Amino acid sequence: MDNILNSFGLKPNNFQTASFGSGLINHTWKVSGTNHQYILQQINKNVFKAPQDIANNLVELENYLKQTAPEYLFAAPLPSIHGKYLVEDGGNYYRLSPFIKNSHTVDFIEQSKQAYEAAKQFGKFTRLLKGFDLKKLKYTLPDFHNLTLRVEQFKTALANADKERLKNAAAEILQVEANIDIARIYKQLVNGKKIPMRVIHHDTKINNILFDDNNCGLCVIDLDTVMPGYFISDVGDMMRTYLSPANEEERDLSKVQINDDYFIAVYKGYMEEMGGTLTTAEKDLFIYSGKFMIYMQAIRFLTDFLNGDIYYHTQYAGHNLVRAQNQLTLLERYLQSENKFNEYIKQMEKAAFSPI
Ligand code: ADP
Ligand code: GN1
Ligand code: MG
Repeated sequence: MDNILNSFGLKPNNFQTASFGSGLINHTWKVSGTNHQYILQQINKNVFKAPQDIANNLVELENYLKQTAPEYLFAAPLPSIHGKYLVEDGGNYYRLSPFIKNSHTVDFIEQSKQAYEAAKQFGKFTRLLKGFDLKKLKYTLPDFHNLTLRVEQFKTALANADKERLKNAAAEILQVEANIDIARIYKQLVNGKKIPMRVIHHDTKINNILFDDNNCGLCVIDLDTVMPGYFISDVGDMMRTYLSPANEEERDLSKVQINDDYFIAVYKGYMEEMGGTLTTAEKDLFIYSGKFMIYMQAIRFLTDFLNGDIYYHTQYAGHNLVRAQNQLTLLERYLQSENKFNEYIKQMEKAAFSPI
């Protein structure tokens, strides 16, 4: 650790380092000194095969935003003493970012305001980058939200899984198969080129937003997966992580419930930023986006369980299976709420257009 801190110009004796946050992919530490605090991250090299691509993307985005939206708080990493954004140590890559002052993250939603603020932040991010040249972005995780491929990976895992795991996951496997229509719609959408590519965050879960002490959104973080993509990825992951007061870690599935106020908050927050930009075809997919992401995440957790827990950090045996059950429960509740959601959107649109 000392080598790494030195590379960023920090004297190890002046700082304390402690594990931080609840991300499932990278390792994160808070580095605290008397006057300055930082976030240090080790990039998960099993997931991100070309960490330099992430660093390059962030430089491009930062340069663009500095010119077009200088006030915007972009949580970019700091250069090392050699001017590099990634430092290599023992075969791993590390980066350092300023710890945003007076910020905190939440792992689940406790009030509509958090859902509204988070949706607004992610909407603002894509809106501000509307004019950014997509060709400048590298695909840090190719096919990351390609649902067709995720289904293929699930099938491969099914074919290779050990008997015990297959038996334990039998009910969940059936549930995934029963909802395959969600993947069929995705295929049509992509083949028909129905919606445009935009600068998409691809990981809009609630603990990737920094809040201030009043629960106002400060900025988006966890920028590793910023790539060209479809808006359904971002709105969908908001539905997945902002609608239920219980998150994907909850083992008591009766707590996985949809709070309608949180749905309304997501719609308002995102549309206030992106309403003037989204095409009609995109707007028509607003509710589908939730099905798309919840279903994909259920498949990803279940696939990882069948593969022997090789992708996500896990804390106990069967953790990924519980997460998959949780997401499938959420999916079921989401499908039951679809008509209501449609009604809410109609009402909100009507209210927006009616003269005062
Ligand atoms: P992961 O990819 O593992 O989810 P994140 O980039 O989301 O990693 O970081 C993990 C956690 O560290 C976040 O949820 C947040 O609590 C905290 N964090 C990350 N970057 C910052 C920052 N610049 N300022 C304050 N906290 C941060
Ligand atoms: C991972 O890095 P983190 O914890 O924010 C994952 C997301 C999943 C999420 C599920 C690169 O996000 O795609 O939705 O876990 N990130 C990657 O909690 O796979
Ligand atoms: Mg994160």
